[in-house]
Amino acid sequence: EFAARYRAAGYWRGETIGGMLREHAGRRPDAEALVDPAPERRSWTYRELDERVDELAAGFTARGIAKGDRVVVQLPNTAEFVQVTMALFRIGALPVFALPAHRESEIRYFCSFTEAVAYVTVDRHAGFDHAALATLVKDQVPTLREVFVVGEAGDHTPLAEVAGDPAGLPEGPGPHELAFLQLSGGTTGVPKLIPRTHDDYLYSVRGSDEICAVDTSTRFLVVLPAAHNFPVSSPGWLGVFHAGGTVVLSPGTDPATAFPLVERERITMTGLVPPLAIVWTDAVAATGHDLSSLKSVLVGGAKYSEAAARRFEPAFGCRLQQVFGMAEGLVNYTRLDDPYETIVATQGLPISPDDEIRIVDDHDQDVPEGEFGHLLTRGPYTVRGYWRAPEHNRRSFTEDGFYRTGDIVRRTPGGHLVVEGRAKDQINRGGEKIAPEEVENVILRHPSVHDVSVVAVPDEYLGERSLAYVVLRGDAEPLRAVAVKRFVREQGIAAFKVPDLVEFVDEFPQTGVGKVSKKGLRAAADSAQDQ
Ligand code: AMP
Ligand code: DBH
Repeated sequence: EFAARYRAAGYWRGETIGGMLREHAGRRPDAEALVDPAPERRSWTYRELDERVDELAAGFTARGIAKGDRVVVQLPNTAEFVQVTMALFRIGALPVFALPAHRESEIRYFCSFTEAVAYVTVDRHAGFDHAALATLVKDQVPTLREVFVVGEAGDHTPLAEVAGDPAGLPEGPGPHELAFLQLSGGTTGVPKLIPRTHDDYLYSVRGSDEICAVDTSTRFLVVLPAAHNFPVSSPGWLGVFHAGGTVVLSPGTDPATAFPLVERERITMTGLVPPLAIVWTDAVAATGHDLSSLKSVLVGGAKYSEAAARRFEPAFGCRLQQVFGMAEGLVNYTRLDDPYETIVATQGLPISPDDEIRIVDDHDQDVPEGEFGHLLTRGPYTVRGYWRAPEHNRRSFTEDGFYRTGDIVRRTPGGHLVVEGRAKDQINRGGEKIAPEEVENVILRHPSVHDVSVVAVPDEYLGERSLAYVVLRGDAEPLRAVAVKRFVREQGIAAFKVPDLVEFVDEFPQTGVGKVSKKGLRAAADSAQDQ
């Protein structure tokens, strides 16, 4: 019923991501599509990119990767990331978007939970041996038949050797079929996976292009990890390909890496999380680099404080667009022509007139207009459930299909949303989401730990940091905070999930039902910060 409506409204147009690239290759073959500046500049026109994607798609097919198969992709911001992902889209295999920061615990989980047939990674990145990790995971996950490695592959298959004859490519996916599994920041012990279709995702991308004025002249710098939903699609590298512009991949996020690239590549647009936007704003005054090609910068992923937002445009002399989005779907943007006060003080309006927004109290009753409450949403590019998670879906979606975002928002008279807080048990560490339960489970493996509760504490720079309250066993030797952090790191999880702070306590505040009161702990953490 909804699908018919979304098709009739022209939102779902029967396009696929692979087909979209092919179309540009036909229409604008010589336009520059992709630039990978490091270690030396390489670039691809639309025709060249399309050819490499076909060749890779055929190579994957020859190695038995087929439509519907899951493939865990963990690559830094390099051309290979874009090429591999597009090749998988083309054959209808589903990329599972891991982040470079993920370690054994996350990668093993993604591979085993999705029954992945392949894992694509890089030999080494940021001092970490991913090829060795791949060996470990391959031994543990029986479905994992293939590991493709960019660089020194060791026992694995070098990605550079993956090529086949595109003439033999099987028919690709239909537009209504799944395109990939995106990661949710999550609130539970293990991350949830988000199934997105070609049709629904391309609608959000097309809508984003219109709102952000992306066109053939756009030169977009991908600064954040390219697999994150924000730089993929808001409007991100897919949005730029959809409009026929140029994507430039930044190997780093710091001004020392990015500013020279902005100057040299005449970058017109980029997307940043708030802490980075703050660092960049501070660095502009002193930079010798010419950033005048920038027309707009998107900032989102976590709340951008109004004070920080006010400093943006005077420093950069270009437009700020706030974006409040989620990999589950709904994306809100401030509009380029919004009044300045709206741009600095709100997190924007939904992409689609058919994005349904409800703001409700604890009993799912709509709150009076203008008051804050829980944000529920349903619409043409918001999922109706996580992948293979029926239990969790009963909690995260209403019976009529609204997604419970876990965000506390209010709506201004103009219809813009302002994010006021969060009801879900999650830490938003400068745009990187941490599920406390996942970290708590890791800390509980320590033999000296009796109980633990991980909470968010306010942080001027990151917005939030993580604090682990640890209760030791009665008979345990005293532990130091650094030992807890080291233990967590040694368990093989992403570094951003290692608690920033560790405090040892005798007991947690208890609620009526005798469970740990996270609310009470957060209040205690807030007042601890105030002292
Ligand atoms: P995820 O579901 O992991 O994709 O994370 C999406 C979540 O990030 C949202 O539900 C919000 O909690 C948070 N978020 C994203 N953008 C913003 C923003 N501009 N302001 C405040 N929170 C944001
Ligand atoms: O935080 C997010 O997940 C996010 C932020 C901005 C997102 O998914 C998006 C835009 O599409």
